[in-house]
Amino acid sequence: MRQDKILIIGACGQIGVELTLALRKAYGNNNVIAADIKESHPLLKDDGPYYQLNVMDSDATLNIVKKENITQIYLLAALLSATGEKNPKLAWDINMQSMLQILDISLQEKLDRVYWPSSIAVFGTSTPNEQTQQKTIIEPRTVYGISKYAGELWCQYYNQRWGLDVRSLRYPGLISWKSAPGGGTTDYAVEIYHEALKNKHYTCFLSENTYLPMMYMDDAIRGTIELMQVPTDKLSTRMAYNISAMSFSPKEIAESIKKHIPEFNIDYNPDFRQQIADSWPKSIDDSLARTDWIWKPEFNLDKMTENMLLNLKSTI
Ligand code: AKB
Repeated sequence: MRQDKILIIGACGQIGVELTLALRKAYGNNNVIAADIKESHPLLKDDGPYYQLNVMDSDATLNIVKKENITQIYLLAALLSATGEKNPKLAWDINMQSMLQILDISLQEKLDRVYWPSSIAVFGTSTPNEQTQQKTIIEPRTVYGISKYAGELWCQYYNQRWGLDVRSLRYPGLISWKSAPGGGTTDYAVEIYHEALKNKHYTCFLSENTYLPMMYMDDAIRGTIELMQVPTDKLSTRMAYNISAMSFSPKEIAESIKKHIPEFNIDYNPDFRQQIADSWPKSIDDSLARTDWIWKPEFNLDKMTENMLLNLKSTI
């Protein structure tokens, strides 16, 4: 077995920061190379190797892979659902081109494993929206969702045709305190905690009873690493796995926050993101992940709220 050397592209993003920190803990700081278009991130500064990299620059990426003897890539750079709807062609170009370039580099350099995230955005209004199954009607309504579904098919294609070991998860909305989300429809569920602590008030861009699948970042990071470490023969799909932890509405997260900050109040002013949220499932059936690689979340809404508020308070 050769030494694992991991490259994380998009390391300064919401998932990237925490994944980099967790992988460095597991594999050693010098074996996890962080890269992002940003100059740096305060939590990654002086913590291990870092490259400023534009994911669209395939030559620069290849140089890093060769120079650092990379064996695994996690590609996290992407435009999310709300940003994507503002500039659909750009979202398509960035999301697809970067992915295909990474898959090609991974094949060419004979990498052991690749991780690429998918999303609940692959599902659309025609999908049954309660306990949405792994295999179901898939007609995404956003360009982000289209790029994620196309990407899943590419992952499967590279695996079936050339044997590339590429793995993927359909993330629900992710809630984190160390790093901020950017440009997603589920971002309200992070903003609300910041505003509750700062102003005791939040105006939500989704309506009060909009249920969406959500997950605390600790669970998402653990699930991602578990999927990447599981032996190949345990995986029964090369499309992305459904994973789930909880499902709640803006009204319910506000109630959970009020248990700690009784003065907190919320009002609602839905914008264009409401339509995106309405096209997504309310809850997800993740039984395939639970069976294949024994996935199990640890955080529910109240446990997450307690943890978020405690940690955010220490940063203010
Ligand atoms: C978004 O809201 O676009 C993302 C996602 C669910 O993939 N958080």
